[in-house]
Amino acid sequence: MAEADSTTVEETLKQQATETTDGFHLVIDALKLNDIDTIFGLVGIPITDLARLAQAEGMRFIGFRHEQHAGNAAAIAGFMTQKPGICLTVSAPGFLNGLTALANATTNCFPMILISGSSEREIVDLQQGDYEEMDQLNAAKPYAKAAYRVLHAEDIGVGVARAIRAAVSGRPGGVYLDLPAKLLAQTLDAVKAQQSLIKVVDAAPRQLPAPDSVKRAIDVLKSAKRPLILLGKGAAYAQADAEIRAFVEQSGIPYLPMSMAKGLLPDTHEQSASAARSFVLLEADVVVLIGARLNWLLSHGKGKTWGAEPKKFVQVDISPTEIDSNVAIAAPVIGDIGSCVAALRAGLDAGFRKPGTEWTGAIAERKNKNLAKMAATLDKNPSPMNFHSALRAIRDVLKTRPDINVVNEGANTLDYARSIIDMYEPRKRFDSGTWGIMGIGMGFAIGAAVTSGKQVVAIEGDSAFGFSGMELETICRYDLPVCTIVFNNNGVYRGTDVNPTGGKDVAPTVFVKGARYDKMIEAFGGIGHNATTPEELTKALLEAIASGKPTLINAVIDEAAGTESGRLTNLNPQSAAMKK
Ligand code: ADP
Ligand code: TPW
Repeated sequence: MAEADSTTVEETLKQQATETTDGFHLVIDALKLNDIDTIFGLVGIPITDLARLAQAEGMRFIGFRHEQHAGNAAAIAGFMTQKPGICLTVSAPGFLNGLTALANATTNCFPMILISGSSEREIVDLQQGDYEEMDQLNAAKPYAKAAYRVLHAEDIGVGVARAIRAAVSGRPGGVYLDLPAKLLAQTLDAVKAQQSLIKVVDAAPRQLPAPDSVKRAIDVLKSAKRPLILLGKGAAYAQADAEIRAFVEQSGIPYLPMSMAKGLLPDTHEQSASAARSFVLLEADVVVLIGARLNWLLSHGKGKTWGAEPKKFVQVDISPTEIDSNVAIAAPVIGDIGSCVAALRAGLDAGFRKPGTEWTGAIAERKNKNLAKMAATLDKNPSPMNFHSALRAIRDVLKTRPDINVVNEGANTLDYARSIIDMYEPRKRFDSGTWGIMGIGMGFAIGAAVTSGKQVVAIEGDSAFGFSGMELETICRYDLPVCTIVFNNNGVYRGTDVNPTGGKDVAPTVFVKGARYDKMIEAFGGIGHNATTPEELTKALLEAIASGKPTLINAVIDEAAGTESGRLTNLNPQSAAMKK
């Protein structure tokens, strides 16, 4: 106090005026000002001090073993929270490792910001061979929703604000922010610096649909005899859960969730048509797409899957250019999903009739038939375990814990888990998404565990797991409640291929037989289990969840179970010669 007392006001003002800050501090200040509290990344020149400072300033820095997984963690955090997840990398190779995740985020409409340190423009542009030299900004542009570079420390506030807005407004996506090393070291007056920061107001403004577009959509709905609602991950992202549920229930229209929209309404909901998926896609006459694109995952809205009769589509989306991307859309409703669905619900007036029992009854009949068939398959107990018996065990445990986050990748492992594991709560299922990408497993698991603070169960094909397996160390280092279950069938898809030449090399799809993935996590202090029966799997999973510790269960699956490429066998461009 004595010291403060002896300081005159003038001296304090003078001191403040001469105080300086630098680019490092400003980046952290700008992120914190915008309520960003976590950075996923991997350190090195020039961003090690940025990571240190973030931690010193009270942010969480989660360090990874490879940037792709840090990027995936950031992307899934963005999907879960509607705040852009942040991934921090070094230049050139670190940036490129992160770029896969950025591109995947953009493809899936997840908001994230990849921040990379970079070499100096002067050297890069003259290609003079700097340390980790690369024109990162231009490399990022085709794969990002937006890309920015900041050259002056006083523009850091603007750069971060623009990156946040670009990531979350309209259709969300990945944004690249390029921070040259020199920028981070630039100093500037502390007061001016603080004044240069921007707290973003209303980063993702609501976008109300035009009333005439709503009316058009309602008219189409009124004309429907066999309507269907298709919920996509955009609907899950929008966090309009109550509104969507009310619309579904009030309209009485059966619905299908895309994989990451599962749980938006509980999969056990009586209007869910999941168990009659092929039937409803074929038979529906009007389809209401809510935050779902008619891409390959929906057979582009045409062909055998959809039947000969042309459908009428209502499409609710924030992106006007999505409309008519594959087939004609009779009634586009452009806006944010919360506002659009609320408007549609309000439009369900006296003139609207719930679908008749002819339609709902036919669906119920199909569902019951298919569910009975599936139950019989699931009840079998083959030895060795197959995908179905292992998933039955997992399903029964997860049924008791609807709060658990599920990560899922692989081919057969993905296809079967998606249909067998019911979800009960929104934004709890994270998977290979729009690209069908392998390698999201541990990154998504870490992102989900860090963001929610809750248990994650990652159901992984053995090949899929391999892409991010080293992040087990990250999971153990941060003591995250992640239980990874590796469906180990000795190879990509299956483990039974043979080298037709009889040579020493194994076939392209085959791995080391009988590998013990559970031993990998033990190397880092985690808990490993080997499960050869559904009973062992149940016991191991219950223990893992009860402990909340990093765990890996090596689930031994029949190497002859499953099919090549899971359900996508038809997409393999096999040559006539190979088919022989
Ligand atoms: P899925 O793979 O589950 O079918 P997609 O990723 O193909 O889902 O589609 C998501 C769609 O949701 C995208 O077209 C995107 O523009 C849209 N979307 C994302 N967020 C919102 C939102 N808040 N409001 C409206 N549409 C949204
Ligand atoms: C980045 C191609 C699709 S599915 C898959 C690969 C390699 C693995 C399937 O084997 P797995 O699953 O995981 O053992 P299962 O359940 O059938 O036993 N590289 C990337 N993404 C993709 N999609 C591939 C390759 C692929």
